Amino acid sequence: MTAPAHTRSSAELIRAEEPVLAHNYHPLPVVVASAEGAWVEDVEGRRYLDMLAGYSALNFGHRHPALIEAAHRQLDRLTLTSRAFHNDRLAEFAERLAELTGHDMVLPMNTGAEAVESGIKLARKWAYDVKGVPADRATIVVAADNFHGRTTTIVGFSTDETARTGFGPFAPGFRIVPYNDLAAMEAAIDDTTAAVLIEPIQGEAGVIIPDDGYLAGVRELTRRKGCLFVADEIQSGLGRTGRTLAVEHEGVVPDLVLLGKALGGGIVPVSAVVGSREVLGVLRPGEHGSTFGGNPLAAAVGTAVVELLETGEFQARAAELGVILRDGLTELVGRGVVGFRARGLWAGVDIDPAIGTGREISERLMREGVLAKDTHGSTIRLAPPLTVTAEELRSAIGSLEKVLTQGA
Ligand code: IF1
Repeated sequence: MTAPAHTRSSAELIRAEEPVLAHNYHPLPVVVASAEGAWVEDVEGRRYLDMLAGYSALNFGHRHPALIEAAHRQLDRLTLTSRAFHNDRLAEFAERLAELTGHDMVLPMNTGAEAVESGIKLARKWAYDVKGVPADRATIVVAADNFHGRTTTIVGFSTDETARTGFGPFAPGFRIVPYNDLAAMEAAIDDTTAAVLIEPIQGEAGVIIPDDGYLAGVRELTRRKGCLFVADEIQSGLGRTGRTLAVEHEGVVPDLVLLGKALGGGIVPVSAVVGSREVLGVLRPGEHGSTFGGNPLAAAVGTAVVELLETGEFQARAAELGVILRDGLTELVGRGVVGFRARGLWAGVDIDPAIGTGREISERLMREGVLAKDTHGSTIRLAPPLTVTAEELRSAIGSLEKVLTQGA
């Protein structure tokens, strides 16, 4: 795999972005030009092991052959019709995604934030049409330290000042309670409550795994109080934690599940709300939509993704290789790692701040040929493609050990 001929070096491309590209990111100084599986290659041909995997959008690795083939095949037939007409790919995508996740219906969208916004609209409309909440009075309970996307509605209920400052005014109707606290959640639910919206594991917060029983508690509480349980599985879902959905670790079935990222195979944005007929059935023609939602290219790639997950192979790999990840990180506790949380092939690793910030560790890892990303402070997130080999995983952990113990 050779990088395409470039007229400018990585350094020149980074400099070229500065005057013309909005500065809403502070990327690591690496310019990726090609990729395959768990490996990316920069403009100069340097290779890096990708331990971020597009924040879990690349669960099947870069350019998985089955997904690329599905995309090429569809590109040569039909890419977009809008939902003003049917297309010949959408029925199978909806059928197989509903079957895979154990739900009745699918609302296809594009980005994760759109799936979250759609989930909010569905929960509110269900509250008005089914639960009988007075018009415009619906409330939704969310968790502190949440991350559900970047729209103004969503950042309006964020507790991250960086994400929300300067973007108000914000939509009302959201109540924020501490994560992993059932008593606080119960106290926040009343007759106006349409839903509880939480991540089964909080990704951006640093892969925060709730106590065993929390998700089952949310399920029991929302059922008893007559409101919906909406699980944001956009980052935790589709094999990442060793199960198709992270809620399966507690045998819980939410009313709505929000999916995105890996659903598009790392090729096109594909997201969806899956859930019960009682909830998704509240939508009537003209009440919601999207230019690209459910387009035939997205449906073809999404169906190929579902097909990969139907085998159970990727879920099993994440569970089995997750043992190597957990054992490897355990060896580093007290040697630069002060603590970590891990489930499947997903870990939040708290680094001793005396050794460096998450950003500094990420830069040192980059110099060792490993790409990872800090979340906050001195925590880094590890989320390789689920196609990573045991040898590649051990090598990445070895690189982390090196930068922690030798300050490389
Ligand atoms: C960025 C974070 C991760 C998500 C959950 C919804 C969305 C996301 C649980 C929205 C998206 C992305 C956004 C991206 C980086 C990444 C991220 F660092 F921002 F917070 F993964 F943790 N629910 N997360 O994680 O999906 O609209 O982006 O498709 O904003 O830089 P989206």
